[in-house]
Amino acid sequence: MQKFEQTWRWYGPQDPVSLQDVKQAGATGIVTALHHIAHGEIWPLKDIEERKSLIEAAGLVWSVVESVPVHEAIKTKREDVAVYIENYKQTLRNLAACGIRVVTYNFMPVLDWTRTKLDLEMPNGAKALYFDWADLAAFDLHIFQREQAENDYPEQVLVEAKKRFATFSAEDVEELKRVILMGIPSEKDISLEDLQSSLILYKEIGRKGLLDNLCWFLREIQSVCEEYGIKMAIHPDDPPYPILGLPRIASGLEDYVKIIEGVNAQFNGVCFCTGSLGAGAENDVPAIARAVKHRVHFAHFRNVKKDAIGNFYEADHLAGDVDMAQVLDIFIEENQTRAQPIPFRPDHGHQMLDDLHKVTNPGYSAIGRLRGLAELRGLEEGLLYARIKS
Ligand code: DNO
Repeated sequence: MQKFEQTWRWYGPQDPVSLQDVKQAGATGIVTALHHIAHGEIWPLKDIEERKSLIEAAGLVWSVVESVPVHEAIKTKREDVAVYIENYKQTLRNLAACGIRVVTYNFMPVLDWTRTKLDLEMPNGAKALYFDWADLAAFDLHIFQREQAENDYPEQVLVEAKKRFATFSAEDVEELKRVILMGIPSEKDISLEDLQSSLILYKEIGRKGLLDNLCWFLREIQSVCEEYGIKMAIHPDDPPYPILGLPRIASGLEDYVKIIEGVNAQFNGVCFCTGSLGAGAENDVPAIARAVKHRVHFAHFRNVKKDAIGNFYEADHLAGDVDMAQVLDIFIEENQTRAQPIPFRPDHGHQMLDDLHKVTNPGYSAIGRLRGLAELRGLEEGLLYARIKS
């Protein structure tokens, strides 16, 4: 039976986790991006080739791009958008010329994934990424001071946010700001001013407008994707809720259906992130997997543990609220229908063991992900065995 392609996110030569580490972890595919190229610029063929040779020299393959960022000019369909569409298409052609055809992206306004703490200590001493609504509200109301922000939170969260903010030192404020506005490693963090001006823009665009812009973007790149066999995989919103007054359009099943049907062609697919989707109180992750499996071009397997308010921490890969066995089994079945299996990567991992004493990219230390990959690989083997036996 056909198995998943096991991949690993590598941030490039600057990544403290080396390609040799990846080989030792047992992954065969690399997921990376040219983070040194500014958003919206064309990825030169030469730079893609160079990165590809580095990966291949280590005996690995560049399987998936994560991400070719979609410039804000496209998300907001700014008047100078045509240049950015042309650049995006050229980047896709250059990638395809190097044989790289799965491209992850997201359509979250301004911010990519958002957490409020990067080092929540687990009972065993490992550290996890954490999202807390009261901390977000403390930032939103008391630091960012967004107008009418109070309407977006339940009373209980507002009270807790106020209480907490009153105890914050200047360093606590700086740290919370840093964590919330943090960008992808080696890309730039955003400023409060950027956030403020985006807020005004996105208010006008709204949810419906943002979805229209996404479908428009997909239609613009459709012919290039189809000509070159490129598969686009949209990452879900993380967390899967509107935050800081910004609209969200990829948070759950209904959204995914709208996106898939909005441009109903095979190139238009999803990056199925169990952790991002799993943080949504309403999201039945296995049910979403069943509904969209035919359009899953890439998967992130990770788990979360939520509390009653909706705060969540990133749990061990097999230990959170998402029934990972059920989700894997759905995709294992899907893999048997395909010429090429779905690539997945163990998404994030706890900072643990020796990594507690190293500086690594938040969520992307080696050992926690190695543990996740090993557990997921074992789970797949077990599920395959059960299928063969029955
Ligand atoms: C976080 C990642 C995201 C993801 C992008 C895809 O760890 O899953 O940053 O790469 O949203 O565009």
